[in-house]
Formats: sequence, structure tokens, C-alpha cells
Amino acid sequence: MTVQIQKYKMLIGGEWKDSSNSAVSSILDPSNNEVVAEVPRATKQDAKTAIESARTALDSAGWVDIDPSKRGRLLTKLTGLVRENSEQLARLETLSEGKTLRESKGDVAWAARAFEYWAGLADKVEGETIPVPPKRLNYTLREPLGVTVHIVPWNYPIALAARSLAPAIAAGNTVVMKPSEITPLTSIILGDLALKAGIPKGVVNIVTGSGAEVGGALVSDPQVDGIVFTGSAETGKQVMESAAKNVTRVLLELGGKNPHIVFPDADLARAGKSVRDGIFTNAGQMCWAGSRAFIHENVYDSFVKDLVAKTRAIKVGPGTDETSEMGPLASKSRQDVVLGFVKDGLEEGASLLCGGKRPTDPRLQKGNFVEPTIFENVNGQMKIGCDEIFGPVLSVTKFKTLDEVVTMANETDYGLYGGVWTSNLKVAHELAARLQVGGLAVNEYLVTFPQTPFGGYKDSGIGHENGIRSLEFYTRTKNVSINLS
Ligand code: TXE
Repeated sequence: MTVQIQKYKMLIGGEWKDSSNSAVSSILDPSNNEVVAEVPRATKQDAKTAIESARTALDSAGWVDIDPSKRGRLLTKLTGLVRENSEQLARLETLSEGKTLRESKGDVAWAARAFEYWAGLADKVEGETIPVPPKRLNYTLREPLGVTVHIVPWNYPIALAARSLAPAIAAGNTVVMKPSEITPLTSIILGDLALKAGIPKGVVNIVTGSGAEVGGALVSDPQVDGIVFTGSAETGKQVMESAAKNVTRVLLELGGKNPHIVFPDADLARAGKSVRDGIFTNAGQMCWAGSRAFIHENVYDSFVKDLVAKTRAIKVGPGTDETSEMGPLASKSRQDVVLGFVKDGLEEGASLLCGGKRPTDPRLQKGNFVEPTIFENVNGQMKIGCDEIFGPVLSVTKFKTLDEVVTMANETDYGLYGGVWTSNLKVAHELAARLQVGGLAVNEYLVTFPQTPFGGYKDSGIGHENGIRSLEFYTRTKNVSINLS
């Protein structure tokens, strides 16, 4: 069967454009590496044009002077359009990222919820009056930050696009978004839906292109007021360096090497499922993946035996196949990287409990599949014990005491997220205080809502996505002091 290759354009200043040099990039289906779409490969000049469009829109009548509640209504409209188009969005997400349709549908629903949440907040971005010595009035104004650049990765394309686009618009900014070069399709559709919702031309610009060239041009442009970056710690540091040259504000959400801790008094059946899903969801391509499981010695043997059995039972296959439980990795290079980590682990002396290779099913040979993999005998000095693998690879480690597990859990440069399973509230609260992570889930895992802050400690990032406090990033505060004497 020949696949119809869809051709997309990018959105600049409210118009659908090709790249200024007509170059295109192919988008591949990770389950078989066939070309499914073509998108413009933007140039640095296109990046500049998009920023200029955003700048013009920022100061244009109809946006600069808009009633904030109208911004909320535009976002409400966009919420509805995302929901109406959720089937198409989920299919496109699976087609280019590889995750199962069930997961993509969940991501689209999450994106719609983010727009809905921020729709309600658009007219609640309040300043304050501050008590000062008499005969003066002192107050603060919360103004839009300005033009914000959003660099979106490939693992949760629509959810992460919505996570920053929604607050940026709610607060009155204008946006240039660069989706990942391998998963730009749902961002392009979001741009279309934003126009259909009535968001003025130029407020949302979507530029498709490479990270180094186009991403690099966007984050080093002095006309940009804020950069939201989600990606690797290494690129995040480069982005911060570029931003520093222009004193541009950054919000960074980088990787994780997250501990998922199980105490013997927990509901072990639920904990087992959670430890498995906490790493193998989205084939482990998650900043918040529970990639290091720590299991108490009293239950370690039986828990791990059951976990390995549950993991072997995961049905790996194309995301479009409704029976698949885990899709491929998003690209061939990701598959190579993950298999490279497995090799490192074996060479460093870790013990492989299951997986560790491409599946043998002949139907999966063209895709970027890797079997769900579990290692034991891993420590924090090994490459697989300290680097973010970003794939379906879990390490399991036995622990004896709370102090010991806290030390092991914190023995990483990252500090994004963590999970604890226990029925003892005292233990839960003690770990909440002692784990160096920006988010902790107790007796569940992989939970985040548009209203709850999400951000990392240590090398996992700066600032928070989601929740009212992220408005600190998307707005500037001006203090006004009026002498009334
Ligand atoms: O990341 P990059 P990659 C981690 C994960 C993964 C590793 C490498 O550990 O194994 O990063 O993945 C854009 N200026 N995460 O190579 O390079 C790029 O186009 C501006 C964690 O994909 O950081 C893409 O859109 N932008 C993570 C995005 O940055 C640049 C999600 C991420 O690319 C750029 C993804 C530049 N110089 C990977 N270079 C998470 N926190 O969830 C690249 N980009």
C-alpha cells in the first residue's frame, strides 16, 4: 500500500508559508520508518521573520489592548476545537512519535485541559497594592513578558506545546514555537486551530526546522523576551548561555533520573503495575520516567519476579495497532542510543533480567522497537545508573533502610520527579521532605495536572511549568509609586 504523504506549511504572521529556500524535511513513521509527511525546513531568516511577526502582533491593536477576558474566551474556543479534532490530533501524534493511540488520546485530552485551565486564568493576572508610608499609592502591574520562544521536544509534542502556549496567550504574550524536527505535525495543527479560534494573526507562529540552526537562531535573537525550553540538559545549558548574552529570561525543563521507591507495607499489586508503567509508558521516553526502582529487601525477590513477568508480557507493536501496549522509539537514532546504553550496562557488570534487544517479531524489523528492559546490580557510578537513558530501560535495586534509599535516590545530578509506595504516612512525609526532586507522587506515579507546578531541582531545570506560579515567567512586574502629597 502506498502511503499518502501529507505536505504541511508553517505558520508565520498568520500566513501558511514554505521555507524561504523551499527546503523540506521528511517526517517518518517510527513503526516502519516510512515517510508520512513533509514539512518546511525553515532557515535562520524564517526564524527572524517569525520573531518580527510576533513582535508586530504584540503591539497591534486587537492584542495589546484586548480585554483579558476575551483572551480567555479565545482560549475556551481553542479548547473546544482541540476536543473536536482530538481523533485527528491523536492519529498524527502516533504517526510521528510512535506512542500508542491510547496514550496519544490521553495527551490530546491533557492539552485540551491545559487550554481550558488557562482560559479561566486570563482575566485573573492580578497586581497588588503595597502598604507604603502615607500620601503615596504603590501598586504593581503585571504586564505580558513579550515575545516568547517555545522549543518543544518530541516525546509529548502536543501536551508540551499546549503546556507553554496556553499560559503565554493567557498572559497576553505572542509566541514563536519550534516543535521538534521529528514531531512537528500536531503543533502545526494547533497553529491552525488557534487561527480558527480567532486568535489574531501573528500571535501564534509555528516554525518547523532543525534544533541547531533554527532553534539556535530563535534562542539567540535579542528581540525575544523569554525562552521556554524542554529538552536535554546539555542543550538546555547552551540555550541558557545564548539567552544570557541578551539577558533573556529562560524556563528550562530538562531530564530526569527519577527514583520510584517501594516499601513492603505498600499495596504491592498496584505498586508493581505503577513501577512497570512508570518506565514503559511512551517506551520510557519521558523526563519523569521512573527509571530507577528501589525495592525494600523484605519484598524484593517476589516483587522483582512479578515485575519481570509483567514486563515480558507487554505487547510491543505499532502505536496504531489498538492491541499494542508499547510503541517504538521516536527515531532510529534514539533506538541506537538506547541499545548503546544496554551494551554499556552489560560491560559495566549490570545483570540483565529481561529485554535488552530489538524484538525478534519479523513484523517489527523496520521500526525503532526495543524490548522493555530491566537491569539489576546497577549503581550510581555506572553510565546506566546516572545518565538519562530516555528509553524502556529500568534498573531495580534492593534497599534496607529509609536513610539508605534516600542516599541512593539523591545520588544523581537530576532532580525532577519521584514516586513512593507506602501505607505509612510518616515515611511518605519524611521522603517528601528529604528527596531532592521537584515533584513527588505517593501511591501513584505519572500524575500532573495543568494546575499543579511541574519543575526540576538540580540539573533538571529552572522555573515551573503549569499552575498559577508559572505566570511569574510569562509576565513582567512593574512597580508604580504615586506621590499624592
Ligand atoms: O534533545 P535536544 P534530543 C533528553 C533525553 C534525550 C536527550 C537527547 O535524555 O535522550 O535529551 O534528545 C531543540 N537551540 N530529552 O537530542 O537536543 C530540538 O530541535 C535551540 C529530555 O532530542 O535537547 C528539539 O526540539 N533548540 C526531554 C529540542 O531542542 C535546540 C525531552 C530537544 O532537543 C537546539 C527531549 C539549540 N541549539 C529530550 N538544539 C524532556 N525534558 O522531556 C536542539 N534544539
